[in-house]
Amino acid sequence: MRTTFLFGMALASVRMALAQPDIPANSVKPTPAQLRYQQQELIGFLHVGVNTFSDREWGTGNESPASFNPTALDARQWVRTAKEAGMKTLIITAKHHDGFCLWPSKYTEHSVKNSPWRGGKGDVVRELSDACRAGGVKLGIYLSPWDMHEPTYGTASYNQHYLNQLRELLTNYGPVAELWMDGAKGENARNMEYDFEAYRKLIGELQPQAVIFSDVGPGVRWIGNENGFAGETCWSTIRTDGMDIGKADSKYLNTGDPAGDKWIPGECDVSIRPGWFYHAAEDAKVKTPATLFDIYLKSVGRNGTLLLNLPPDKRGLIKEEDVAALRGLRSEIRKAFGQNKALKAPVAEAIIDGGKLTDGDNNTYLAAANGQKNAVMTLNLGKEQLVRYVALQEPIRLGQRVMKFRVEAKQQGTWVPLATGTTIGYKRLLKLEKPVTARQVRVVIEEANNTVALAEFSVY
Ligand code: FUL
Repeated sequence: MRTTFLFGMALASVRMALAQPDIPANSVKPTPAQLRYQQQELIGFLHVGVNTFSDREWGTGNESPASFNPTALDARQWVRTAKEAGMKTLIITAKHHDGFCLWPSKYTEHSVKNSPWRGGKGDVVRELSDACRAGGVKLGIYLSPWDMHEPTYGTASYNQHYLNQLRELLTNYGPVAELWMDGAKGENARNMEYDFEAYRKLIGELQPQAVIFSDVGPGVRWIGNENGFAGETCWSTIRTDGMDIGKADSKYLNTGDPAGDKWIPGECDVSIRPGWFYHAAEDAKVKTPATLFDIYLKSVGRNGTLLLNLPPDKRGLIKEEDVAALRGLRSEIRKAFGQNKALKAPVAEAIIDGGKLTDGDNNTYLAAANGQKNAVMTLNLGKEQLVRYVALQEPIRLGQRVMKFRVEAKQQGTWVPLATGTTIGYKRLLKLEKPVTARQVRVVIEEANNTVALAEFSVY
């Protein structure tokens, strides 16, 4: 009697500890803007400009603005295409390295205002921001610090020029969700330092909710390659000591650092074609849905966001081939992850409040008892189910914790390993080498840097 009572008490207190809504957060964790950023998963990139017409990847700065003449530019088509693919933000090359501005900047003549497009009255950034607002997609801006056209480039006064253009873009087009800052530099600028501090400060003043992308953040970091692949181990934390834009170790950026003292999650950029700009010769080289899906698994499925480039063509439209490939990607994602067989599945251990783990809401979570850095969480799928993929999510608003885990399925009474991994982070997608049929699956968290907490455990 007494034993039962004590056991009951123990169970009750463990249950409370496991279900408690607020375990202490790690000291390194996302800001609300970074959290919103990571929840997007998919972002679109638009490279368009004079290179679209000269058929180059990098311009020279000597292109004539008269060459920019898209015959049917329609930013609503870009937004429609992106939205249909599940993208939440669209980032445009307002200015690429060649210096040609897609908006009528008052600080240069090298822009749409001297092009024949819309009789020189056009503004691509305006059209995109309007279309984004109407379509419920966020706007992002790529403003290349490298400017091959601008006469002050290479001298100290260029920083002021860059700040002036930044101010135009951040005050005239409504909210900007992301600023894309690339570190490329011209040979003629060896004696000039980009004043990144001042750039970041101005962005902070004018659009404090915007996340800043660069090799080293501070909002989001480059993942270290342009294939769209995050490391199999991928921490949202890094150290930035001794690194800066253009001066970062790409391998380090790829995996992040469990000892990182800054939350700067990884963004995986890749183009749907070999190049970033549109080239008719690459129409037959658009990535297939299967390749795009593999990239998705290696970016979104490894705690990254996928920034996928869709370059508008000479008409100013995303090409039919690209639109079809994106639809294919969407359908691959739907085929793989459309039906979560673990939704609302009870967790077998009586002490665990399983609803939080299988409720389809990544804001809620299930935690182990405070201080417990390993845990087993077992799902009962109700009947034998075919399992091809497993998805795990941590409640990253508390920081990133899991360092080592394995997933197992019960087969004829014994637990058989299906997959092993290191980090989970915002989302970890595991494609099983061999699909299995099972009624019970479990995740064994072997090591974590703080109390174990999982937001979602899904099975497909
Ligand atoms: C790079 C640039 O040099 C490429 O042209 C492209 O814009 C890519 C996304 O970033 O640094």
